[in-house]
Amino acid sequence: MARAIITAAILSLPATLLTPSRDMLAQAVSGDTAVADGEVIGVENGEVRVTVVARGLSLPSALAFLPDGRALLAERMAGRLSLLEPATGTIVPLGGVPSMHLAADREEEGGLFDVLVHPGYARNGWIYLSYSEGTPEGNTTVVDRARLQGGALVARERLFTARPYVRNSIHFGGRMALVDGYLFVTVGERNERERAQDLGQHHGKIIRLHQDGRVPKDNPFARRGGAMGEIWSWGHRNPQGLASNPADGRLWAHEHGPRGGDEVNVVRRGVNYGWPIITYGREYTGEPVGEGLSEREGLEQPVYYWLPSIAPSGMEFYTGRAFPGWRGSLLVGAMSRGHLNRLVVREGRVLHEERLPAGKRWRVRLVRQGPDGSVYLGTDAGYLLRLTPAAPAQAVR
Ligand SMILES: [Ca+2]
Repeated sequence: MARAIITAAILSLPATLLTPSRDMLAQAVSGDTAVADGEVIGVENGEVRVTVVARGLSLPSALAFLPDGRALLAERMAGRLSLLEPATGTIVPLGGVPSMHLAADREEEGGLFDVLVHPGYARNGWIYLSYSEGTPEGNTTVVDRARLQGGALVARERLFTARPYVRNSIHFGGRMALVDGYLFVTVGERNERERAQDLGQHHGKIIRLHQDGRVPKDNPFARRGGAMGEIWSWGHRNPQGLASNPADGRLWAHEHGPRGGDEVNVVRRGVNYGWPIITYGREYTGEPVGEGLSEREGLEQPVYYWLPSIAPSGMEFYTGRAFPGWRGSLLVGAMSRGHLNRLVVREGRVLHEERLPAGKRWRVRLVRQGPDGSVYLGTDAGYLLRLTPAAPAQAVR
């Protein structure tokens, strides 16, 4: 694969020049996905400045910061993993990245899904990546870990392979979270929905492993014959967001519904989240799904759902200082409605939803908090954006 070095836009204008001009705003509004560098947007309780860090990316899907302030940037469509200098926007692709089952077009969903830097990276050097492996005839979601050395991944080892391999190229899931020494991985049901209710396979499940890939003995199905020991929860459709709340340790996930019924779930051990038996969505034809049920005994209700769908991707609990009013909020990217979704949560419930900014068509796929509390977004038009308070003295409260 060609690995061209991309030099991205460098923003070095003094803040006084960053007030958006009428032209910049017109550009942002006229193109459905264009973003005006330096634009200031109003949010519920303040103003946010939008900086274009990089553009021309190939479906930016994940960002993970290293202790030195640089970040690993994943581009799903190209299967590319790069080192990003956030201050300059310089992007240098890494060597040693595994070959992947890439999407043939925008209708397919294969490629590089997620990248994590281990919280103990300074000590152990581990980087985790999830991607699709295989061929059009047989492919699946996999997780590797590797170390970074001289601009390349080295010592790469396989931690998880979702079984069985499947002959289509959508609904891979592929989000990861490292929580207290455990690795959680979302796996989509590959658009073959009955897989989500079959404990004999990994599709349509959330997986829990030790951080080195071993199966924990206390997983709910570790000792049940015929069931996959890696399964932590089941009955999921296509989860592309996963994050643990640092305030209380709860693990949250979201997943795509069919037509409507995107869900937010608090993920617990051994629980069946119901797809495709219960859903708040419908078939794309408008027909009910299955028996048209939205609840049934023994199947868990979502803590929140979207009707119509927002197509959620990426998820982060905000803990930074830059936006005090967002602290504790769950940030969710939204692709179909084109915005960043902010959910105010408490005790495992959603109390309030803000969609910001209104009126944009950004198709946000990636959400990540930066070390300084700024918020990075990746959009399907190929932008990597940084959100900062419009005026430092008037941080959003
Ligand atoms: Ca559900």
